[in-house]
Amino acid sequence: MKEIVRIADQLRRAVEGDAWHGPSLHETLARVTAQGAAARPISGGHTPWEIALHIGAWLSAVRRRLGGRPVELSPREDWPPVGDSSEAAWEQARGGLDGDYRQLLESIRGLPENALGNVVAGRDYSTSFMLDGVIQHTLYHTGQIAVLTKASSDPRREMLRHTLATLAYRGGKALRDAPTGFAGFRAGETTRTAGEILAHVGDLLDWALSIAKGQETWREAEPLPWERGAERFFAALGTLDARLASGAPLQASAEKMFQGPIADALTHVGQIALLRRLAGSPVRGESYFRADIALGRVGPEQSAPRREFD
Ligand code: NI
Repeated sequence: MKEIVRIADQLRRAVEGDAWHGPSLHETLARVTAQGAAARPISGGHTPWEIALHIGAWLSAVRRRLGGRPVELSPREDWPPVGDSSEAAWEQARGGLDGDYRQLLESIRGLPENALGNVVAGRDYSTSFMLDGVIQHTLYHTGQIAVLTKASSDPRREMLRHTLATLAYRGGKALRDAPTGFAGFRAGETTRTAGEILAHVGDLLDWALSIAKGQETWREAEPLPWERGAERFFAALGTLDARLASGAPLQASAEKMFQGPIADALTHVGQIALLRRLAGSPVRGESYFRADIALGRVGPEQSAPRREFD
């Protein structure tokens, strides 16, 4: 096999597969969502997204060097910043990386065999050394992406986030369209008002966040007017969910987070629903199994019920 062909084959195996060592770059990236790509499980370390852009930057730089230009990358070109972290942007980033790879592969295939011994423009090493190097570099960083992705995608954590989305959906239903004065409504002389229960739910979510951060604190906030209490509820859910999605280490087990604050909050949302019925403004029953509850949807905007009943 000609050396050029062998090098091109090595690059293709590293990026597209089959690679001797396991998942290629493409296979590794295909398993990473935008959220996973943007997660930073090691504080101060790079995200999978940043690493993917970095791999592409070097595939491109090497191609331009093959063209005879002494290319140097500025720090910003070496590690391009990630802007928008939507799924669409992630798809675009992977497309760009694939384009850099295909252009380099084409350039390598177009090289004459005797070009491999040439000294690279602006460098003191040969073209074959540089091409081996860029393949090694791609694989080195592909392995990092695989490990980082494993560290940040924890099914237990995703299950916990689904419980937050469930709490947002059920809570949204119990809080919406409450009658005037409902915040002061109570079932009996010695029980909490609806507004006090809602404030307590907010406290539970703040507590959960403090546990997640490893700085457990419990604070009791004053009840707010109903609408503002609802805003606090969704804001706290949003902050907690973002923390769980960030890949930052969770300082307590997902199970304990659920059995304490989250299960408490779900129970209290049930009490608010009961008070709504007692106050003559019942929340309609629904098949929550069929409800459209989605990971990350923890704000006041929730989807319409699919099957309600009275
Ligand atoms: Ni690198």
